Amino acid sequence: MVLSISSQTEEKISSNLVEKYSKKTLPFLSNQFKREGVIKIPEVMPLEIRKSMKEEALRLLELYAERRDLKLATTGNTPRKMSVVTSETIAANSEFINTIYRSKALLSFLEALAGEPLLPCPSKDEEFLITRQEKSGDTHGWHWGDYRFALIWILETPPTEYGGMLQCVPHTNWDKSNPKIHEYLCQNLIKTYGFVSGDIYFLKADTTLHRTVPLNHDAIRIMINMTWGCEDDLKKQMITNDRWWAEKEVEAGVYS
Ligand SMILES: O=C(O)CCC(=O)C(=O)O
Ligand SMILES: [Fe+2]
Repeated sequence: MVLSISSQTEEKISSNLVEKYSKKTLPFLSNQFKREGVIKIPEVMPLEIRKSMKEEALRLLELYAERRDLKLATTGNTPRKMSVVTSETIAANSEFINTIYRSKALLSFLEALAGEPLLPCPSKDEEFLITRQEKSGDTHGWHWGDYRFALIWILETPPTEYGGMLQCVPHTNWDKSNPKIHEYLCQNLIKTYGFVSGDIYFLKADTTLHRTVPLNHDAIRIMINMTWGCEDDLKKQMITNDRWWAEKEVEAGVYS
């Protein structure tokens, strides 16, 4: 029998997971995810797929990158400074990324870590995001996610000395009309996670306040975000337009 590309990929993902993560370690990882709101799981994908993902992101960036430079009112005017490829552009132009996003083996592994089902992202414009930070000062400022789960692939990152690390404050909630980010920062410990190229992390994005540390040099940091929702997310209504990643100018954006 000739296997299709996606069933070959599925087989690679599934056998890699069996090889890399024993049943015994899963409860410890799941516990860490619950405690910290984030967990590094680079081995969730075989190296070959991580390399292909980087090539795919570079291809899409070359064709479709759009620059964003703004502050966002719904997160207390924190900055967004980077180039992006939007969700719908990725979905329409990458069979490879769609295949990985729909992998049953990947989803059931993430569900075991999360302790609840992962549902396809409720908004087509938040399913995927590719970002490229490139200039000194580039950052994805403090924020929460609209939907619960994000798998973030660090496809390329400069050395930690240049910035680009992730900072997190778990067990916090987003009130878009009064985000109180400085208050949360004063009242909680911030944990910082450095990366190497090829890392992958799983984030509980709706209750983990997070940002990337601004680059202090011109340097390249590229990631792809895959987002899923949970049962509760199906009831969410997005009222204000703060979808800065999807459109060049949005109502909640401050552009100067
Ligand atoms: O670039 C990162 O590591 C964080 C990305 C992020 O927070 C997001 O895409 O919402
Ligand atoms: Fe985020």
